[in-house]
Amino acid sequence: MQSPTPTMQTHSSNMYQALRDAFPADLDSTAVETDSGLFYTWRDLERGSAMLANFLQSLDIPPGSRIAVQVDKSVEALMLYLATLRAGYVFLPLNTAYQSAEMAYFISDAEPAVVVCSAHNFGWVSKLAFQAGTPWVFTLNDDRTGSLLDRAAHAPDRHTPATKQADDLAVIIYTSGTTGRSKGAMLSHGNMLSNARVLKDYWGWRSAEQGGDVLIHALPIFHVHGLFVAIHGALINGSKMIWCGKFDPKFVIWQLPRATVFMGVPTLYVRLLTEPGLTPEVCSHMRLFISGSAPLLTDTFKAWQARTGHIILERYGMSETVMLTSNPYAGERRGGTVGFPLPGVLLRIVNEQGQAVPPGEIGDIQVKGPNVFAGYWRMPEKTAQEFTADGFFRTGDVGRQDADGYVSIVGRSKDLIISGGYNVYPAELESFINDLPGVLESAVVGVPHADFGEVGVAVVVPRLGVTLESARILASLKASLANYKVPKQCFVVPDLPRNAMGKVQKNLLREQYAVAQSR
Ligand code: MLC
Ligand code: AMP
Repeated sequence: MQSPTPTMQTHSSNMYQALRDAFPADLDSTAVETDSGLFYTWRDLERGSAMLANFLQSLDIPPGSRIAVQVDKSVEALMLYLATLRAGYVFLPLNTAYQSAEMAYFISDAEPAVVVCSAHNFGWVSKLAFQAGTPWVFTLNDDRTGSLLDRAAHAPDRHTPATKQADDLAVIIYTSGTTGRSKGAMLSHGNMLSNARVLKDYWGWRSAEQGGDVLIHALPIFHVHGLFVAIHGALINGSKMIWCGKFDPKFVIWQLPRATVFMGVPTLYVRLLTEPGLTPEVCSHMRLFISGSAPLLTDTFKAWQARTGHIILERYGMSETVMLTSNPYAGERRGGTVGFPLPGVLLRIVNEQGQAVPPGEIGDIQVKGPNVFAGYWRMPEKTAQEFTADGFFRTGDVGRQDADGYVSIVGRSKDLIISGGYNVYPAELESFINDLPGVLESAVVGVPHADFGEVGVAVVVPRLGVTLESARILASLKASLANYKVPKQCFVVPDLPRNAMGKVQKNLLREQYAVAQSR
């Protein structure tokens, strides 16, 4: 009798494979429809990412190589993300607003094997990447020959996704540091996959057989919200996306009757509410509006319900953890809260001694779960500081959990401003301003803002006998840093308020300049 041939069971946790498994049977149906009138099928996503994956692999770069990408939003950029996952490399998305000093830091820190940039930035990006030792720099879809898409057009359109373990690194997302250097949060295939699967159920995504969902994708694709929560959410459900290159409230309202799901940072909801075309009728086909990345003001939450008849579902997450909590899909969506810890997420609120506090009391939010990252890229000490001895991650957010389980975020222990959903770290701006000629010291604080929720204000003290001009300080910041980081106002003052320990009292500055903003 012949013994059965042993078969190797190679279970893969490749995130691309999980998304691919959910593509609809009809690969020629539309997967993404863009605001410029282009239609991409599921087969386009499959073939385009296969060709790009084959091309990347033909470069003979080592496993685990980083592919750094700073390009405008496009479906081809999405294909490049999928290609990186399926080839088993590490995707490193970068905000298109980053300027040369910021890019130089990310490239020197991450040491990517490939940098992909926009055609209009190729000159300076390629120069600094080659100087840092990057072997390959491409534009994505420049008209001239030599772009990544042009090269990949000659690659085979079939590709077997690399076998990946759940804890294999898939993506590095840089988050600015509260002190100095930006940190690269390392997310694994398993982190993203566990979260995408939980959200699929939690938010009741409808498969094609259940009528199908259609997502309006209006966010940038270089952060967790647009790249993971939105794209993974749609793809792992085989749902079509209507894709806006740049958020335009009128376009979104025009598309609402054809869609079922919308995701936005609070600023998007604030801007949609200014449009007279936002009515219950245009929203009648919609199933779900989701908000996150920054606090949704109760006023916006209530105004949305009054104007559209829909209750926004607010959720909470971060780059290091993907999504952590969410208001329920079916139960009460409570304004001012971020809902319950998601299935599989352990969340606790602790006091300064690290002890859990009773329900309703305020403390630091700590989390643990399959979605929580492995650590910061090449920063073992920083990583160790951010985890407790029993493996909980210190989020830096301050909140409470009520007796019935709802979590509310009431503040942050990290010195961070969240402006229109982007994180701005005062420490980075202060260190830049302090290095300007004639500056003795500075403080940057966040103050309320009707559109962006919160914006930065710089308060600067000149050296003795020096006259400083606010406009020049702002112009210097604008010339060197991503535009959204630049404080909206700058005040030159003789000194900063300090407490008995000599520490700058930022709370006093916040109060003082909040008034200045509203004038
Ligand atoms: C743009 N500007 C901003 C800004 N965005 N200023 C402060 N904060 C912002 N977020 C400024 C620019 O500097 C510029 O100023 C002017 O506004 C116009 O720039 P723009 O690019 O044309 O702006 P606009 O298209 O209006 O962008 C606004 C926005 C965008 C809200 C659409 O900021 C955005 O897409 N935000 C979403 C960010 C996001 O996806 N976050 C998710 C992070 S993930 P000037 O002076 O130069 O003209 C995360 C985890 C989680 O947090 O839980 O999801
Ligand atoms: P990021 O580093 O860009 O991922 O930003 C993560 C931070 O955004 C979190 O630590 C929170 O401070 C904040 N955040 C995300 N979602 C919410 C929310 N719904 N309400 C309040 N803050 C939020």
